[in-house]
Amino acid sequence: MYNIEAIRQQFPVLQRRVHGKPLVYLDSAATSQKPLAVIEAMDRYYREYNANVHRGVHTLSEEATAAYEGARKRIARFINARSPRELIYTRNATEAINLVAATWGRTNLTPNDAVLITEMEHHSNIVPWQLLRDQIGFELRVVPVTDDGYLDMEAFDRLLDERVKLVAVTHMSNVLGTINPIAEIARKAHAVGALVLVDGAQSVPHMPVDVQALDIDFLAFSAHKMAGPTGIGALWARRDLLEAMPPYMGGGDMIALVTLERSTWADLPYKFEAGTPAIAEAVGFGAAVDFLSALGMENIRAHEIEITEYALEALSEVPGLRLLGPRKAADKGGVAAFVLDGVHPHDIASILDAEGVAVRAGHHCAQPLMQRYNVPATTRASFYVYTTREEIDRLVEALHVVRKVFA
Ligand code: 7TS
Repeated sequence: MYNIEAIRQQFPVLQRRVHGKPLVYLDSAATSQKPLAVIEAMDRYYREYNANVHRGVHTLSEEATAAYEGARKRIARFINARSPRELIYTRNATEAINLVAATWGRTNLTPNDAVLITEMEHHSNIVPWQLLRDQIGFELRVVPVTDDGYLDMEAFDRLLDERVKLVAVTHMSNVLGTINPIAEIARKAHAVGALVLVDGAQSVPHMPVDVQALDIDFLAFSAHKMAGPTGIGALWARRDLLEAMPPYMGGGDMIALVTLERSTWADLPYKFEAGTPAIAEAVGFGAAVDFLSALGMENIRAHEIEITEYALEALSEVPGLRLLGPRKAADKGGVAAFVLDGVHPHDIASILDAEGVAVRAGHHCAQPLMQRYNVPATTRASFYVYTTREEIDRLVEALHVVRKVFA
């Protein structure tokens, strides 16, 4: 049984009021709220066993190392990695993608190659490839999206040939919500010898993601969108790829032996983790994964489909409102981006805030997508484990206030 009230009790911030009204937090795609289990796990680390990891033989350092590595094991299991060695801690999904571009990309791509991205990528899966393209001179190809917000798979088939060495694609769009057919994309990419990098920043928090079942090569995600803290994320990659990739940053913890002439690298995953890591954040990340696992990712997905269906239905009845992206809740994550005739998204968001409703307005770090749909910006409501139908009703009521103000 999915007990939404019991779940909401776990999130202290959901009890607060904004402008005198109970908070309706509909901005989880930007960052999710954090449950007590995560807040308390991080607090306990600082109160009881704060120490640096992998260094001291003293008790606190051993406890900190055990917690840091224990979290890695649970996060690796959460995405069904073959081994925790394949799980590299990064600052966030953005850093995970940049790591792949700077290490795998820089050593493997040549001017004769192509990298295939899509029109629905977040800037973090566009700009690193443009930067690398400008250094190496490979071709950057883009799969277009259809008018109703799906990847154009016929165009994908046309654009995918033997020159493509990497397909870098989001699993779930942060604006349209579209869930892309990753297993099919991976099968086709591998058939021409290309690798597949999946931006899982939006999918890993909201649905079961199994790197072996999808048969992908790289997966990037962030803890802060999945009930965990900011400042930590992960790159998962196939072990043989990680073994062959050069290090990203140099420094302490990532070496085996250093002389003043040269150095050799530590085993995985430490080769990619230079310097003192985000230890409290790793502890919080592990607690977040435990929290989500206890709820069950299938249950979370089912809850979000139900809420999204309810929201799409309710929003489509608001006069002058136009939704972007798929209209079938089962095809998308818990996201509803829309424009309202004659009202700028920032004005909408300001009035909603005065009503206690938190949404995001802007380009959502997906400017090419705004250009594609010929809108300067959109307003986006996004949902998570704690979102209720009553909150969707509050959103719709607040939108009627907006319409009155601008009538
Ligand atoms: N990829 C996708 C699909 C995203 O939605 C985001 C963040 C990122 C990558 C980058 O994640 P980060 O943790 O490295 O910043 N998306 C959003 C958003 O939609 N609103 O704020 C951040």
